[in-house]
Amino acid sequence: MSSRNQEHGRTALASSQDLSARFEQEFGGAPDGIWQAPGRVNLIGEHTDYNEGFVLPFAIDRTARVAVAARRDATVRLLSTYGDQGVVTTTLDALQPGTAKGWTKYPLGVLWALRERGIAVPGVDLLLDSNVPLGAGLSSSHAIECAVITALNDITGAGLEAQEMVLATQRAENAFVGAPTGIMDQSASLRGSKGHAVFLDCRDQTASLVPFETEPAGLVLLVIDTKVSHSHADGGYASRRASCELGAEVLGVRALRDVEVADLAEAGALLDEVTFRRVRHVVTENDRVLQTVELLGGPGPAAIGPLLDASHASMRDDFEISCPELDLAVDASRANGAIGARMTGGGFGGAAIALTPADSEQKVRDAVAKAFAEAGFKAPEIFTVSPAAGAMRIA
Ligand code: GAF
Repeated sequence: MSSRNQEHGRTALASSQDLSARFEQEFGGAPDGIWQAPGRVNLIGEHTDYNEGFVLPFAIDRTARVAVAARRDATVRLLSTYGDQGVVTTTLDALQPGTAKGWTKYPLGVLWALRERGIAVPGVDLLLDSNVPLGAGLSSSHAIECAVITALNDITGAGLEAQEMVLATQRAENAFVGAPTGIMDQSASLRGSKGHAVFLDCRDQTASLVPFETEPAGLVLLVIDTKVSHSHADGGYASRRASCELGAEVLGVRALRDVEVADLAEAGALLDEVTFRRVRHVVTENDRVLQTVELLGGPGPAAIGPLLDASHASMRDDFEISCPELDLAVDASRANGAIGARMTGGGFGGAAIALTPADSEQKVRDAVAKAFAEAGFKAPEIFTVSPAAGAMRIA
């Protein structure tokens, strides 16, 4: 865990015209098009995706954009508006897992994964812009991957369905980038829809849209980016995944999805203490996702606060993936009017969400900022989000 020194995510994205102009200036020709894909917030259902369980993320209005042109040769040239690496040049044949650096591993991973599927990918020139904060647990890497695969699907005419693009980007992330992540983030980015969360059954990979709008309920959903960086390629994520796999093996089930809350007492007698707590998080979290979906279909967002709180407590105490900054963000929000709050994403840093009455928004913002300053933590970035559209071509 480390503190982020640089803020790559910016609030404003370059317009399509500006991005095209920059592309022409850098690469000497116009792009074939511009595609975008959003980051995500996970409303609830953490570390359940790779246990074949349930998740409820939504796409946010923070987006990665790529201007792309197919080339006649196998050269790949990549540039980002972050301006941190200059133009990175490689070739399709040189793509090898574990070799790419910085943000370039995401587009290169997608090229590699498509080639592995037998899709005839051309060399490309690619310019990236993004306002999804990096390392904030809002899935900035998957936003890049999803924008790139949406572009390449169009450019190659491969005709991949959303589900196939989800699996190809997961393959890029797992095998090329080296992060053993599940399918939640890509699913939110590719399948997201304005005003809806994406309810995903990660066993059969079916998705349905669940209306989730805070404004009519007099609420806002605040994101509190703690500025504590995390990486899914670090050991914490993999070790939690390994504990879940061990738990499933000892309990004799295919995946923890198959364990019910009612089975937990019996499971406790079979598992060591730490593995039991990891299992208990996943089993109860799956149940909380189902309860959340039911409540959103009935009384609405104002009813889900206690489930968000319980989810955070479970991640803090049982799964042990929170950190002091996330706990403080959650506690200060709750103490100042939020009706529910939890860390979101893979953990060990990143962001928390706080479901807050609109008339308490400023109080919560001020209280969190003050609590961080008093604790000597870096100032958090706080902003509201609402469910936005998924990946698309914009020019
Ligand atoms: C990260 C991963 F990419 C997801 O697949 C998921 O496991 C999440 O952490 C935890 O819920 O975002």
